[in-house]
Parts: sequence; structure tokens; C-alpha cells
Amino acid sequence: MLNNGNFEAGFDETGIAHHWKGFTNVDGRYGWSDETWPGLVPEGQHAQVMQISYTLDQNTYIGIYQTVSVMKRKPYDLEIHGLIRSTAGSPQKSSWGYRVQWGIDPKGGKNWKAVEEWTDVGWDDQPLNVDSYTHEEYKTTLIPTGRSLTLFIRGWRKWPTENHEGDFVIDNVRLTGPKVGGTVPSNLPGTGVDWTWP
Ligand SMILES: [Ca+2]
Repeated sequence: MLNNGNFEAGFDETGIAHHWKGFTNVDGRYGWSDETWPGLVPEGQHAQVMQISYTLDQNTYIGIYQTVSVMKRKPYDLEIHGLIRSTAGSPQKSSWGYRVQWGIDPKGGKNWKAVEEWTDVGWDDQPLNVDSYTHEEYKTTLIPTGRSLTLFIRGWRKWPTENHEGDFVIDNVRLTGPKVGGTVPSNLPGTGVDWTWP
């Protein structure tokens, strides 16, 4: 259902993948970019990086989102792949300071601050510079309550630790389920457009 969920279709000048939009509340140094080092790319040749490299604030976020048309009350499978890297290098050392979360706006809105519930994908941070990384994945099922929904994915840097960087790598985001408008028979009667007042 998602466009460019595997991030192979290019990135704009701010480093955000085509068909996605970005959001953040970081006051400091941060950015989005195209990851191409194979050791950090779970699928294909590109992944989306969201990086927070300097801030003195706590609870800073950087993310991406995309709105899709869906069928109400039908189950959809959501899959997210990626990994987290940090200066601290492990959740024990960073006090679980770097997390990836997803959330939805069931009405298809564009405001990440309106998301009522964020879900942790369960990934832990790994060091910034090692030879190989564990590629993480996350799977769940969701049931849309409206005809469109917006999927938000964000990296969360919890602590105001100086000179500590967090890189959130996202790839192969898939939302699979019934396609909207894909199964309408062509011989259905019209919807009233030919109807005229007597
Ligand atoms: Ca990819």
C-alpha cells in the first residue's frame, strides 16, 4: 500500500525518501539521509537514515510519515525493518535512550503530535562503528477505522546527553492488505450521475 516503502526510489534534497515527508522537534543538529553502506541496508541498496547528532534537549524526535488509502475494518499487516546506532552503543550504556516507534493517525492527518499512541518496535541501539550490525524487524497487524490512515515512524532520543549521536535506519516498510478500488466489477450499475430530475 505504501509508496517507496523500500526506499529504492530516490531521496529529495533534504534526504527524505520520495513519497515520504519528515517531521522533527529537534533544536540542534539533525537530518535525514540515504544510507547505502550494505552493512546498514536491510533490503536493496538504500535505506532511510534519520539522525540526531546534537541537542541539549530531552525527548527529541525525528521521523517520516506517509498517508495511504485503506479499507475500513479490514486487517493490514505492518512490517518495519531497520536498526538503531548510538554513541553509547548499547541500551545498557544509553539507558534505553534511543528508540524507534510507530503510530498512526486513523483519519489520515499530517500532524505527528496528534498521534494518540506510539508503539515501540523493540529494537536496541548498537554502536556507531562496528563491522557488522544486527538487522532488526518488526511485524504487527492493524485495523483501520477510516478510509485513509497516516503511518508515522520516528526515532526518539530521550536524554539531553551532550555529544551523543543517534542514527535511526529504516527500510522495507510494508503495509499489506486489501487494495482500495482494486476489486470493483466494471458491470455495476451507475451511481446516479445519469439520473435527472423529472
Ligand atoms: Ca531498501
